[in-house]
Amino acid sequence: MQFDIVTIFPGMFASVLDSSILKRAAEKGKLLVKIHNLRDYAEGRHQNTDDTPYGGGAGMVMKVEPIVKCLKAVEKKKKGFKILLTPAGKTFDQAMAKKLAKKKNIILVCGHYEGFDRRVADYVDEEVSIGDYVLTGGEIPAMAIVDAVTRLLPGVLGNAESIKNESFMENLLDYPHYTRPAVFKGKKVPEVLLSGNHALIEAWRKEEALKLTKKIRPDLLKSTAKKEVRKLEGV
Ligand code: 6GU
Repeated sequence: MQFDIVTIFPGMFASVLDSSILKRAAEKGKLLVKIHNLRDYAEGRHQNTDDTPYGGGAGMVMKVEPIVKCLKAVEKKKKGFKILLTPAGKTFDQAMAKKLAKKKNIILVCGHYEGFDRRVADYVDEEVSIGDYVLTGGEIPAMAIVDAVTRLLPGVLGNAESIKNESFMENLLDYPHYTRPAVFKGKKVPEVLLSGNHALIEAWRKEEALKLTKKIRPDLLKSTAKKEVRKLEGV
């Protein structure tokens, strides 16, 4: 999988890419990330990538020409699925991560300031947000997407780690985990986990995952229920 990232802050990515599983994925040849400095594609003495908004108002707007020029240069080497990162985009989730993991090349354009010149949207395939809050730029969202997609690529995680995704845990929060000590300041690990009875343990985990989901994310159960109904209705 190759990611090309278009940004005005190319220095933000190194520590994330040079650590842990992303580093290992790159070493194994499963992940290649190329960073492109948008400023290199900007014209004029100041190489501005933003300008004041037509119609007035606060803040700056990212210009269309540098982004289009940069995308053209990137795609001259390798075409890719182009994503514009903006809080006004479609919300990224695990289902989107799975779809993106099937692509070979993804180009991420990081936004800044008050947003993009709307005409930029005509040059990308999708506009994506990572959630309903506003960040200072699209760099952290780009890293979140690289991370979420890379861990889904075959051979990136160990078998034991990846199996969990395929099990009954879809659309549920994870079940509670425990490790040594068996008792910490009087707090005991649930007895069933020490029983060695794997069927009982699996049933307990499923029930606890359901309880936690009901308590913390009831919306997940509702969307799962809706999906099940749609399946039954054949829609
Ligand atoms: Cl993609 N960009 C910015 N600036 N803020 C966000 C976001 C993206 N997704 C959530 N908040």
